[in-house]
Amino acid sequence: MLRTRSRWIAAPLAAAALSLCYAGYQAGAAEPADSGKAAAGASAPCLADATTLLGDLDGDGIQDRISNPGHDGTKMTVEWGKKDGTFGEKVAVKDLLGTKKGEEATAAVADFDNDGTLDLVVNIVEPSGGDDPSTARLAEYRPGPLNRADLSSPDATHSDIGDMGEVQGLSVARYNDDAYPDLAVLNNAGDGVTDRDVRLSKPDGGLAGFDREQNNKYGETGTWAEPPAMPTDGWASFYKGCS
Ligand SMILES: [Ca+2]
Ligand SMILES: [Ca+2]
Repeated sequence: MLRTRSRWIAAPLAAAALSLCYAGYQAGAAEPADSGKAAAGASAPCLADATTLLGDLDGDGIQDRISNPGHDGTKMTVEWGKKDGTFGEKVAVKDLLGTKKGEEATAAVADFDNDGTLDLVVNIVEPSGGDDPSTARLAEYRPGPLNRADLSSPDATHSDIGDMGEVQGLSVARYNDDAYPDLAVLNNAGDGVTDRDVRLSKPDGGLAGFDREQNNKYGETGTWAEPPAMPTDGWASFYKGCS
């Protein structure tokens, strides 16, 4: 009995020791060879301030600066990071996405599948201007890394966030207590109704579709005049301040 037990104890200990060695090896391997912060994959996303995230969006190993004034994804900009630690000019996400005249673009950035790479959710819609909302021309979940020319991803999938109304805002949220960022969607549902819908992330990647139970739990209904509040602490719940 004793022998059997000690074997069962010894095995996890050995495994733990091995993973410690491996972690040490990885840490050593990640030491920058030629440049400081710009080493490939060296820096996890961090918050420069409440509406500014530093993280690698295009997968070149250099942190980019993503600004999200108002937290609602309607005025998001990107400044691509350079090797020397500076940033390029500020570009509007709506322009990178190819938004046409009359259309509204909304975006949310986070590592939704928690694989260390920032991902993007986008919605483009031309608002109807009337009681009946139009639906999205394009609504996608785009796992990073993203193409810096147009923020495309080879693994993009359709998202149903724009299927049931006009998306007016997207915010990162933490609705359940897992490590995967969730999404709040401010949605013009028509006839004077504005909803805050929710989409939870799936542990195996991507965002789940509309789920009535989760929506009843975390969502809210309001009016055009008094829309539901959107979360503003999504990034802060997942990312620490940059030191
Ligand atoms: Ca980058
Ligand atoms: Ca990711």
